[in-house]
Amino acid sequence: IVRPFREIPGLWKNGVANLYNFWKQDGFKNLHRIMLQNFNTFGPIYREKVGYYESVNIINPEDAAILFKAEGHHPKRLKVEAWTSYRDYRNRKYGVLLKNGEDWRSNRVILNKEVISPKVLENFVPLLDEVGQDFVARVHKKIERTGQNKWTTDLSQELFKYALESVSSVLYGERLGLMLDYIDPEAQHFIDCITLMFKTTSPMLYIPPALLRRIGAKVWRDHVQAWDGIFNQADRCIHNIYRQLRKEDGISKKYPGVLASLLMLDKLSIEDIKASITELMAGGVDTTSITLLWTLYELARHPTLQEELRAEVAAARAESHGDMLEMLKRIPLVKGALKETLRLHPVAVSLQRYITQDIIIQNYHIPAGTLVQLGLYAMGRDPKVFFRPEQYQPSRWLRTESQYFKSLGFGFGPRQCLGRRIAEAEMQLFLIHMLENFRVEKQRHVEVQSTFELILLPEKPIMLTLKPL
Ligand code: HEM
Ligand code: 2DC
Repeated sequence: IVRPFREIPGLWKNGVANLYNFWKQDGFKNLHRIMLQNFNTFGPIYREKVGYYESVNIINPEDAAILFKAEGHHPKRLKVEAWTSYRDYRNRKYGVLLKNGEDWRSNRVILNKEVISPKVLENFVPLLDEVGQDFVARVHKKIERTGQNKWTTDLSQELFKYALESVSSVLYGERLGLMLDYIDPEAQHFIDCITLMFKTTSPMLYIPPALLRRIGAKVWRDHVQAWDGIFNQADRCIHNIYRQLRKEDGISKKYPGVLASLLMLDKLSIEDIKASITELMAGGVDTTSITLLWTLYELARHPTLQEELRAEVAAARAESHGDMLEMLKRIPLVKGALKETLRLHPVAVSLQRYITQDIIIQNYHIPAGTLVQLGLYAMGRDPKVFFRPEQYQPSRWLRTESQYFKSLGFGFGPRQCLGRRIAEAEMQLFLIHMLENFRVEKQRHVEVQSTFELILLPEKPIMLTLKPL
């Protein structure tokens, strides 16, 4: 009684017509809402074709479990052709983000040890803690300058700098100096290039970049410029460390950063290292900063919850006697808040895999090779999955209620987010320092929605007021 693939509901017969409708609904910016709507129309599974992009979409945690069991040993996500086309066009190597198969696995295994294994946390935390302290000092200064004992602002640019400073300090073992008054214009340019790179990627999910390139389309040209800016800045940082490493031969006891560790380990080619370090540097800016912005926004909307978190942080501080690694083990509610933020405001609208074996989901047969997408944004807001999904409730992650395949903001399995440990530590330390220093408030009655620019972003500036405690 298993039903065949062709009976899965949805619009998958005419990709061009669907692309036209998608475009009419301003789909390039509304992908998350369109997915939600499709689940409402078709139920928990639907098949779709927009432009040349074809997929089966699912929403339930139990179905996600089936999907990830069929991901194989070399899990493969949707190929973002804009990104691979740029690399091919400029003759640059793919890093771990874009590699596949055995090449991906062998690189990933080595990177895992230096970037995501639990033992590296003790190296990262002191570096990230220092950046967090500097951020707070910077905000205090800004508040003083207003002369009003508070600072009302759109924090996104400040958070981009915090995130870039954080990820760079871990990758290079060195500070860029972005928490200072005068910042390197090259670093600001790098930040702007990442935003432009994401923004220009989304239309190219549906229209082949090769075609856009042939007709000299502006999106393609902008995209190339954005990646050029990203690679130039990363190349500068990488060369800097490489030169230093060749000069000094005495091995110091200080942790030298991910890049120097990889170079000394000598297990990956320099070109492979450069490619993945560039991806880590570029992947480490908008993702954590926007998640922190959403978290501050939610804490501003929930003052009582904000006080609860502050109390948890104060108790953790007292119990850990200045040991930050210990402190990070004592803040379950802060961790719950970050999960809750990613539930309601995920960076990635969906997770995807090309399945390597036939599976059955919702009683439909899905053949091996199909691109299956889990609608992460839709799942986070589904009342069948989360009790009262509209409510921001970090404590739901502390209860015993089943969390089976529900906390998927960083993806799952061997292909999950490589920056996850960095991101988590960086965000937890940020919240610790902010809660210890400031009260966050916002104007009432201002609801902010998301817009899709490859990652989900706030659709308008989020204005927050910071007051010293
Ligand atoms: C992949 C989310 C921060 C680097 C991913 C994926 C997701 C994700 C959903 C795809 C995982 C999958 O397919 O299962 C996030 C979120 C972040 C974050 C929510 C912060 C809140 C970062 C940071 C870095 C980073 C800080 C770099 C330091 C990467 C890389 C991949 C990846 C390199 C590709 C890994 C691979 O293909 O093997 N991220 N990310 N991410 N992320 Fe992140
Ligand atoms: C976007 O339909 C929507 O972590 C598409 O740090 C499917 C899709 C494929 C890959 C996803 C992408 C979505 C969102 C952004 C992700 C990306 C994989 C990695 C990337 C989730 C869901 C991200 C932001 C990386 C980016 C690193 C890069 C800048 C070097």
